[in-house]
Amino acid sequence: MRLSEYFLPLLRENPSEAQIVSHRLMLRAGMIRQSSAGIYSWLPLGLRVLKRVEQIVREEQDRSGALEILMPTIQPAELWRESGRYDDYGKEMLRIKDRHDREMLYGPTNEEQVTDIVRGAIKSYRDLPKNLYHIQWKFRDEVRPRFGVMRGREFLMKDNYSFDVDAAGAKHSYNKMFLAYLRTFARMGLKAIPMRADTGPIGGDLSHEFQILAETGESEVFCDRAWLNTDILAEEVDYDSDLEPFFRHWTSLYAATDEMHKPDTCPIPSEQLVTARGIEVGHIFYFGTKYSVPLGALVAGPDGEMVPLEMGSYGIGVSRLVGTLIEANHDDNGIIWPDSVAPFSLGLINLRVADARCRAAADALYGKLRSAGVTVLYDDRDESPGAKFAAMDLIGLPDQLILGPRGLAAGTIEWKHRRSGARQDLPIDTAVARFVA
Ligand code: 5CA
Repeated sequence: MRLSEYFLPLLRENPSEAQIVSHRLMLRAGMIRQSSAGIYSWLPLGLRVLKRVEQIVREEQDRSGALEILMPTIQPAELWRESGRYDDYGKEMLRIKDRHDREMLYGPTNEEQVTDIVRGAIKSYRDLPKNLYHIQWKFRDEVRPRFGVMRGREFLMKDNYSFDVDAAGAKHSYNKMFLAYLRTFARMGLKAIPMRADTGPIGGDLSHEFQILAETGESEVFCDRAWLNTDILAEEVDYDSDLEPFFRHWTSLYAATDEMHKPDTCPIPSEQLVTARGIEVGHIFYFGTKYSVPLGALVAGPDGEMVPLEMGSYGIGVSRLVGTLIEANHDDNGIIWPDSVAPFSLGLINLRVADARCRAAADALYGKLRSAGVTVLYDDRDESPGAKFAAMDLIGLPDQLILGPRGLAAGTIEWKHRRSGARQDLPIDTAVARFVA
């Protein structure tokens, strides 16, 4: 992409409304623009990151055997009356009426909607287990939307729902998602600690939140000091094997959210306990028959008797992850994207657009990189070198190639690694090979 043709409205000054670094940098780097409180438009650069995050989430869901669907954002109130949540959900739910005066709502989550789909379609235990997911916008009329996409009113969530014939099957489905979540966050270079959590308005009695430790986190969390030195790897595990040992291993170290942590009964000594702030990027729930009973979602079990479906639901804050990734990856000059989610893998800067030889060489390099499949953002604008360096550092692409008249005369181009700041002159002809490899 040529920057001269791109839409990247950078801000020079720090926007005064942004209180945390990710919000500031997303606005300054032209990733998002606010529409109204807690509601944002995603501009080209931000949308590329959102799509990459979404794709990692999707790949790990698919790997676990979950099936992608797409449910609507607008749901009928009747369904929520069946579960009893229409009244329980309170002011967070955006309620609307259509032209026939029928009550509708903008979905804050989809337990009722998905149970309605499954109750009409699955009649026998032979068609189970099933795990359905979608990646869809949600609306929650939060009392205090803040921190940009971190606590929005409209936000993108991956939510899925598992259906099993009995509790043992449902626990296996829960364990699968537990594993898929560890893999998902690890692929983004994030250390998400699974913590015992409260179930809130979703309900149920087994629940974990996946928390990224960060000073700007909204939740107070408690965990064993040993977590600080524990790497969570994207382990390869067979999803069809017994996942209980794996689950026990990753829940053996103490970790709990504010609502679940009780100082009097905490199993570890106080010197071993860390109190920190966390960003909740995912939350999984096992709630058994909480929705299947009131909605009448029954299947014939092995002995022919009708039994209510055993269910769990599992959420990942896809748009919140974009902010979280910036909280975890930035410096004074701007964002530093991990390779796995970077909007482009490489920034190419032509320092002297007015120089015909520089332009020809930079154009040629851009063409070669593109045809080799490298995603490149090419700064071909007529701007000062200082402005170009600052812009490239701000948007945080992992690598930069900087071409100027001096290097060109020597047949070299400067490579800069954004994260380490390392710089090196490379022969122009080997530069392409390096990024294709
Ligand atoms: N139905 C369940 C699981 S699918 C559910 O809704 N869980 S949740 O309420 O915990 O939300 C799932 C994830 O969405 C959270 O872990 C968080 O990462 C994200 N999320 C929740 N509220 C917001 C919000 N206001 N802004 C941005 N992300 C949010």
